[in-house]
Amino acid sequence: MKYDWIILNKKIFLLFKIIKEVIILKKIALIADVHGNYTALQAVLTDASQRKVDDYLVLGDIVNRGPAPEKCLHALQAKHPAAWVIGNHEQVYQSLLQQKFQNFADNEKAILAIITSEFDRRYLTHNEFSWLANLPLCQEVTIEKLKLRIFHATPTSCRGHLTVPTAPQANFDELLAASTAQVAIYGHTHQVLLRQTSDGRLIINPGSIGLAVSKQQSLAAAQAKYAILTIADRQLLDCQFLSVPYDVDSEIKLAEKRRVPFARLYTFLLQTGTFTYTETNVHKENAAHNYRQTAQQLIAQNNW
Ligand SMILES: [Mn+2]
Repeated sequence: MKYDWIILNKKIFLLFKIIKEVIILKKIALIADVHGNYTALQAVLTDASQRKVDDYLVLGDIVNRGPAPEKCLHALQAKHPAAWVIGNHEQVYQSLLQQKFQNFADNEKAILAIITSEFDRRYLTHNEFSWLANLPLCQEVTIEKLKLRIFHATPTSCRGHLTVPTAPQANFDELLAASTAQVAIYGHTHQVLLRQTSDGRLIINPGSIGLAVSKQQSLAAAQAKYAILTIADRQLLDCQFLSVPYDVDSEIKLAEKRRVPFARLYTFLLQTGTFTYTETNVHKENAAHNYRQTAQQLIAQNNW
């Protein structure tokens, strides 16, 4: 009799555990800064499904610089993410569609943006290009009663340096100042971050999937960074930061095959985890390939 009672208790406990895992716990993958690197994204999506992720939040910069923007877009659309916000690279598409690029001849980074966006446009349909260009800046989602605020750099702008890891505390407090969300989630810096606002709410950056960088090179080279949140009943039970290795050589081969512009900078970044798209490097590439003139022609044609 006593023995049966123990077995019954064990069964109830197991049943409770199963119900909790199946129904109440939600695992959410944070996807940021894929930058057209489908090899890295594929490795992450495989890892995430092996870890039984329930949903996805997409934090922007899914396209641009890597060779396969359309594959990245399609793979993520197929996951039907709970939220998807615009990054500064998608915002460049918006500026191109709205004919906002003028007097850019002295701006090396603007030339880079035009050239790489035109590369993307060859692989994306007009509708896809325009869909990416019109994503929202900020989204708030509630998952298992926990409210999350999602954006690329800040809730009001998807560019700039306000949220670099070494930024002052006031900048991070600002991210949730006008919100009742308990967690802020962003990308853009390509660097992993976990910190708090002054009133104890959490700020999370999962790092970059396609172009991971770090001042500690060994922490970023040939790795795709993402994170998984585990949420249950208003609580963030866990935030797991993950580094997934992927086949960098085959990604570089694809970049060469598709003749991705600035391939040299792309390759070196993937191999070393060092940020390569500096003003000086971009200037050299622009001059070597006569990209200023090409960019001017593309703006004049206005065929996005
Ligand atoms: Mn980015």
